[in-house]
Amino acid sequence: MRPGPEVQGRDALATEKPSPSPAGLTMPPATFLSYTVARAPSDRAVFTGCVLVESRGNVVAGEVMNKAREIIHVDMDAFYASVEQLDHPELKGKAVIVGGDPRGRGVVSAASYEARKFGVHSAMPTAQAIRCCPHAVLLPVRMERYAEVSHAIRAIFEQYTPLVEPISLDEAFLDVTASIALFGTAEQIGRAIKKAVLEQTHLTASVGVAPNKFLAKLASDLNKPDGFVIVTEQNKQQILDPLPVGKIWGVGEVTEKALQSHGIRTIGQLRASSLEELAAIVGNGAGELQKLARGEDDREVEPDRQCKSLSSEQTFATDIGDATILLSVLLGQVEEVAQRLRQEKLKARTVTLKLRYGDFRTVTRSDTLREATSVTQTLWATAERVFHRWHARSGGPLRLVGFGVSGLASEQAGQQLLFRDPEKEKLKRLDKAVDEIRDRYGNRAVHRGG
Ligand code: TTP
Ligand code: MG
Ligand code: MG
Repeated sequence: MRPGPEVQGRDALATEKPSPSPAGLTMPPATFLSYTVARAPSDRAVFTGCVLVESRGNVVAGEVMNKAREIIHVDMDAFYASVEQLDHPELKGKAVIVGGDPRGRGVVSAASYEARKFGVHSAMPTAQAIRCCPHAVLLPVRMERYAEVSHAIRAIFEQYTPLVEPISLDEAFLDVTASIALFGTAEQIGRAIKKAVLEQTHLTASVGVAPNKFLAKLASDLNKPDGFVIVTEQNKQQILDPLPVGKIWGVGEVTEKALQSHGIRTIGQLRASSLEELAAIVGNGAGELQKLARGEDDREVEPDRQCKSLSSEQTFATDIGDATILLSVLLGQVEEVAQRLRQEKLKARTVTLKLRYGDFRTVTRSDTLREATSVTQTLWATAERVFHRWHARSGGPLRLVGFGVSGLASEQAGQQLLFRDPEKEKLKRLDKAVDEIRDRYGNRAVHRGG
């Protein structure tokens, strides 16, 4: 299908949008029920998208068509060092180095901006760093703690788009093209994310907003720390041209030196050079490099499947304590999530129930399967078991029930081809038949007996 004219769904959506918060932004959704994007293969990254979101109990749906991509890149400032300053408040505003032992061959992992003034930077031998900045406090790397903070920021990103590509513990790309129909402009989303990160982690992030990954990453780095830079099609050349060629993602020291020796120091000079001249210096990569110099990049944001989860949840008008009703809601959710797993050619190992009481106290109860699956019957049996365990121990009237799966893997991963399990094959055939009926006649067309 060819992309249609600019957004018929967006207008429809405008009336359904939850009312804006005082900051002029809509609230982040509770769950993304579905969010699919299909792109037309073109340089300008035109794409067709569809968003269906449950936000505070309301289902809102939107469609975005024929829009240029909107990408956000978030990178935490002096990440490991900032986390240490957070956990040791007496180190705030001081020179802090996180790294290995200076007596061995330890190197600097991160340096606070106070230490950087003295020339300390990542990957420098710790011994040398201490010589540059003798008053700095040196601390060892605490990976688990940084991973914990990393989790928290990722959870914030995922409230705005499921298209999150983590690059490392402290940074990620977000494709927010379709999210704009729900939360305001890419700039507003970027600012909301920056604010949420500060409020929830007490750490600063630098944010770049741009039409592609290359420009977004460049933008987040331009005004560090605590930066917020927007690069557009209009201002990109003006921003790029004066920058040294080394700012291009992928241009390492060797390439930079080679370019410099031919008088190409800035991105502007790179853009102006002829393809032949450039090919003589860098070989095959010349065309790609020139595209980047013009601020063009059509790489997609690739969400990390392993970290992804799928879920469905429902808020009730009045609290429900009846286990039979709760189980029937849960069954519907299991069927929906399982079908989506199969649609996305995924299987899951961990099953989680989310249970919210009338007073908003929320608990989650999980179980991990021995083997990942997308078979409804297996997921349902697990969900039911987890539910009964919760019900026997605590129970109580609920205002919300949710079902989610995580620990995702692709359908083919670890598949045993030699020993087929006939019982499992039968269940898979049943799922396929049910999926076909639901596809054709809607989700309500067929339900299993619980
Ligand atoms: P970066 O984002 O590159 O650096 P940073 O967050 O310390 O500083 P800023 O982004 O403000 O410039 O890397 C993130 C973390 O990754 C960093 O805090 C520590 C770790 N790291 C290393 O362990 N070794 C390295 O060589 C680099 C560059 C980073
Ligand atoms: Mg960083
Ligand atoms: Mg980083």
